[in-house]
Amino acid sequence: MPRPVAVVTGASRGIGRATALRLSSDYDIVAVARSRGELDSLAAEIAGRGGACRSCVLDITDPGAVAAALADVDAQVLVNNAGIGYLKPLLELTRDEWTRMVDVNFTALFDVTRALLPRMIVRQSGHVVVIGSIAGRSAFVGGTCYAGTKHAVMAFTECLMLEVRDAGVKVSVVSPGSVSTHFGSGSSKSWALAAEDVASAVAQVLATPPTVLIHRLEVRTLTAPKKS
Ligand code: NJP
Repeated sequence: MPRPVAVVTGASRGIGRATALRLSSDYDIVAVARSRGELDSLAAEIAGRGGACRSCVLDITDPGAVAAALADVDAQVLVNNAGIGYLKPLLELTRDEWTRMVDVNFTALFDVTRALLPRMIVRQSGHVVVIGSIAGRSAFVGGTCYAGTKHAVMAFTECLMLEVRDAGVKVSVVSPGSVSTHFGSGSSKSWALAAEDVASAVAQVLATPPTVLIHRLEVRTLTAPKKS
């Protein structure tokens, strides 16, 4: 019997890569990002573990490319993970940085989710997980746009959940605190969560019984950054 398919955006590194690896024991993976080399290395690692992963080289801010690339994909799971952060005060933020954050973190949810949701509804089964952030319910200096997009993600996920739950489709948001990845400045955060910790939370959200939904999950580390 064919295995169910999980599409993971932003799978070339960080949380998305760890999530693709984690889910590859139960799902065939469609790994989405712009970096072919990193996607192919992920696919090779998953194949080495006995799984299956297809590289899908795609800029999720290109609506036509998203529709074409995902047209034939029948996904049981979609992990909307790709995200970017230019974390700086409003007066230092360029218009281009603002627009790129809105396009990747929020507007791409429209295109990627709409490409895959119809088949979930027809099948009366599926699960859309979005990687949010603690910044989706709080404020910090340098977060005018980034936190704004993540607040929008919280609204998107709750509204979508209410729209599609009667069609048997689950919608969840997993909101991490700081995670040690290339995100933002890419500076080392040894005290932070590992990408694998967030991947594990995604796997737990997916593993609930058919009648149970974890809609919001916040994941934090127990260690805090040292105040300088
Ligand atoms: O970031 P990073 P994370 N089209 O930079 C992809 C949230 N979060 O794993 O295209 C397609 O290592 C990019 O691929 P590429 C955060 O908001 C994080 O930490 O090849 N893909 C790469 O695979 C985000 O939603 C922290 O460059 C595009 C991936 O996105 C999620 O976690 C804390 C793309 C980014 O990998 C993953 O972030 C928190 C495009 N146009 C929430 N643009 C944290 N790290 O501290 C980017 O609360 N990508």
